[in-house]
Amino acid sequence: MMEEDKNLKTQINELRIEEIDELREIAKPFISLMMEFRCALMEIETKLNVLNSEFALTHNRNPIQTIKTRLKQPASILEKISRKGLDVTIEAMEENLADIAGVRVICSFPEDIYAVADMMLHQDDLRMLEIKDYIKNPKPNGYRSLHLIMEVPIFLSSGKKFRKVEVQFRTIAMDFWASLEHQLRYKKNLENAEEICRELKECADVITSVDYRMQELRGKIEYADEEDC
Ligand code: 0O2
Repeated sequence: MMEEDKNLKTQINELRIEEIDELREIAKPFISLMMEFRCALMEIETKLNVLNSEFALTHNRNPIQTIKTRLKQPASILEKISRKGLDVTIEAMEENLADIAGVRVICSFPEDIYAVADMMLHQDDLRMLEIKDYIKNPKPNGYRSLHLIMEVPIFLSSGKKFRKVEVQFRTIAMDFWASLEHQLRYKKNLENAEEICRELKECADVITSVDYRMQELRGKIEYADEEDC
């Protein structure tokens, strides 16, 4: 049994009694659905590793610093399904949740994000469903990331199936910011919430300016290297 299968079982064991009741009817197909999403994550991770290796060979550096994959927890799936006012069915999950399988790609520089995303956009076995560019159009709170929502083919003994994956691209600095800001969502009755939000927005703007300055500096350093050759 794979480690992640054990995790899914543990997660299911940890569900509250009402959540178990909701999932009882669909337990087997649900576990099978999760297995398929996990396969889709493996496919995307491999594709990203291939692109990173090739880019490293041609450009002498890795555009991708880290790739993180995660399956949404059963409790979060149930929460999102009920928030959207949908019935707890496999079909509702397949059709309405784009982020059961999520990949986070952390790049050093903003232009690396677009370079890697563009290479993925050109892979003809992937079906691109939606692009949300929160780098060009940041959220009002300062959140910046590029999200690609795509369908990925997986090859099972019964044949080919497509599964949705949400790929989030960020710089190291944007990821640092988003991790802290994410914690804010789960804090209730925070005394100085307004002040914290304002400061977070300021930090997001500072981080963006640093990201682009660092990118410019890297360009100058690379140019100097070429001159030396
Ligand atoms: P978690 O816990 O990270 O999984 P949709 O998912 O399409 O129904 P939405 O909100 O329109 O709903 O999608 P959107 O804005 O593209 O957000 C999807 C994911 O992006 C979120 O998943 C977060 O991971 C991330 N994200 C979006 N906005 C923010 C933000 O303001 N701050 C941070 N830190 N992350 C953000 P989940 O399910 O909301 O959360």
